[in-house]
Amino acid sequence: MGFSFKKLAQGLLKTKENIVSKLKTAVGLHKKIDAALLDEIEEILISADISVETTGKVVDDLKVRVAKQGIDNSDEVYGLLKDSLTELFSFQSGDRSFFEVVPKPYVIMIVGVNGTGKTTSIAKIARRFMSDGKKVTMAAADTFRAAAIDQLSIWANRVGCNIVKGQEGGDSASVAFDAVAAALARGDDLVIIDTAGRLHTKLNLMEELSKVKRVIKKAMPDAPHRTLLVIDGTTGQNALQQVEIFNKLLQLDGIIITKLDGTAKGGAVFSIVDKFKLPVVLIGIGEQMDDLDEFNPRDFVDAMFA
Ligand SMILES: Nc1nc2c(ncn2[C@@H]2O[C@H](COP(=O)(O)OP(=O)(O)OP(=O)(O)O)[C@@H](O)[C@H]2O)c(=O)[nH]1
Ligand SMILES: [Mg+2]
Repeated sequence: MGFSFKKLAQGLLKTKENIVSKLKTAVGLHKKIDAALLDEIEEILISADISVETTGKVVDDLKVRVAKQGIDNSDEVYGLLKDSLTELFSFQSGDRSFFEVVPKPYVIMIVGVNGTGKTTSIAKIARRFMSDGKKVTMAAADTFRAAAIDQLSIWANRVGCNIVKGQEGGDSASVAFDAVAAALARGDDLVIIDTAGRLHTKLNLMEELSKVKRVIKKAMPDAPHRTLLVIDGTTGQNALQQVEIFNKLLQLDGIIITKLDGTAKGGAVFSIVDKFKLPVVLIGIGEQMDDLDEFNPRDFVDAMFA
């Protein structure tokens, strides 16, 4: 379940170096946990792209912990800060693995703005399910570009799963419908629907996603079982707007955050969960097939401070 600690720490190295080196300097300068140190911690968190609002909450929680535990030696601030950051995820129950799916077929719809890592994440997810012995159908509902259909077909071939595709410029909702119907007929365990990247500000394109969701229900009334937004971890604060708009339209079930290996500002993860109380289900820390895995808050925070 989830990445090994070593792999995760390596993947989050840039963010870790950013936060931890600054924290070390601050702790070195202030022997006690006082107002000045807390102010510096606040600045450090904001510089790692944790929103001002979320940072405020974390620092308030940290103050309570400091007072309650009667700690004033600044060396001990790391452990308390890790607890305060982990606390942001307390709403997110980790009792069921992402990879345990019922019913059959379990339909996952993947959405997000352009280039966030939707298609490659689908390949990684499909491969994982296939290695667990599940039968997977991919739906090439990104009909905007022929290249997008080809890209998904190549991945389906490589991981050895089924794919349902339509014509370039065709109706993406009908491709998604056909995929669910085919999976039902074949008895496949999963359908993973790829959709075209789109700007969250383009209303007509966003509306098309609602249609995909509505039309799937005609094939299987409780589908999609999960609608997941893929966020590029290097995006910064704009990610919050993306989550807000996609969530309003599609009632998201969770978030996949990719490319955390490529940023020193992985703190956006904290702002997103704090603001929307949406679970982060998977994170991506590289381009290899095993670089996407389940998100575990405690491991994530530990690796970030390792
Ligand atoms: N470094 C790194 N690169 C990633 C990660 N996830 C995806 N990528 C890369 O991001 C690029 C875009 O990935 P795609 O999966 O094609 O993105 P998409 O969201 O399907 O793009 P559109 O369909 O054009 O909207 C590819 O080069 C991926 O290899 C990650 O976790 N880390
Ligand atoms: Mg794509």
